[in-house]
Amino acid sequence: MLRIVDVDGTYDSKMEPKLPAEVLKTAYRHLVLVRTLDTRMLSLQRQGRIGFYVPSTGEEACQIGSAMALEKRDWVFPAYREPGAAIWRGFPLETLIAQAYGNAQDPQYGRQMPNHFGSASIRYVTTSSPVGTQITQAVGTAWAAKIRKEDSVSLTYFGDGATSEGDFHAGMNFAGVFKAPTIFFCKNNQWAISVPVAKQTASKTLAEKARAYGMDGVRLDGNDLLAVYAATKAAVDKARAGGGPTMIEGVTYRMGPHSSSDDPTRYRPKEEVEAWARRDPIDRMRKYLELKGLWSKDRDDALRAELDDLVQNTIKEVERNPPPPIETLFGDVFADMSPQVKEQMEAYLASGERRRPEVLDKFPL
Ligand SMILES: Cc1ncc(C[n+]2csc(CCOP(=O)(O)OP(=O)(O)O)c2C)c(N)n1
Ligand SMILES: [Mg+2]
Repeated sequence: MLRIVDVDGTYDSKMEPKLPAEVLKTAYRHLVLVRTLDTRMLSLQRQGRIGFYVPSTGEEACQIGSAMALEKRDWVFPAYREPGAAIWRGFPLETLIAQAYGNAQDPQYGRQMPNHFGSASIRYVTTSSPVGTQITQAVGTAWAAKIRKEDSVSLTYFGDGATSEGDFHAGMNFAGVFKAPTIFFCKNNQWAISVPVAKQTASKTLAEKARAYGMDGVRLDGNDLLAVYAATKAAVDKARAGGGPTMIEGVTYRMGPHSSSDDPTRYRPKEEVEAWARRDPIDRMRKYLELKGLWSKDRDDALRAELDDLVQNTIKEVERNPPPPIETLFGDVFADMSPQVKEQMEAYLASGERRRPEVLDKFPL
């Protein structure tokens, strides 16, 4: 298993990617931002302000380290647990939060489940809810880029559970045969809802499945941002140069529930969770930066306070938005509204029935 930075922050200087200090600090900032956002979003769901949330606490290094290795022209086909990759690529925090509210500031006008955002402008395809469907889409897009002689690559994120889906095998095979420039980033967070990875496969590792499809498979410590970055960068460079796809298995842990609808205390021991808490990706990066003389406790306290404020204030602003105008329910079905849809809209508006604006003042921030 590839590891560059250990749990205590010590590192292998021969393997350490040569990233400028500013980039390392920006990466750390993003790790903390994603964690801060995640914690707030889950409590917004618990308070009844948003309907649903999929947390990604514990998996931040997999998200940020891999996104750092991509260029703007590359495509991302995510699952539902990679908000950090979207934020790294420039997806606005307020849009991400508004999407969970499904209010007038949400470009999707509440038509998608929370967490299912996306944007063509950052080449971040809207989240696939069905497990694994994004994998074949990523391969198709990568193959198209190859045919068009564009030098973009596609990176798709999926979980350990998704490796049991037909789409995973079809996508891997196709990419292997056609050398489609795809990075298969499997976030092995040990669980697929309540199914442990040991029950998911008879293979020793997930990465070894790559060999059967004629591509390299890399297994790495997914809580080590530098290992994630270095391996993804190598895979991206190889794919861009025509060397074909790579599968990466990031070994990490889903610290929280599968989603806001899940109670993991019913199926996994707390000792397991505690053991993984000691391998926290953010603590590790902080210790690494401290060892390199780039970080201090004061700076850390200041950063956390700043990001807490940023997230809280953004939520407050987003909450000021009303629900989407009711007319949006009828739009975007056809390029030009058909007479039937128009008639329905007019009848609805004439009925005087409007969605009540929700008052979210029960739990002041
Ligand atoms: C095709 C399909 N089957 C089942 C589900 C229900 N489901 C949603 S997430 C999930 C588990 C996926 O686990 P994994 O791939 O390990 O990703 P993780 O949630 O751990 O990030 C399941 C079974 C679904 N959404 N789609
Ligand atoms: Mg999983």
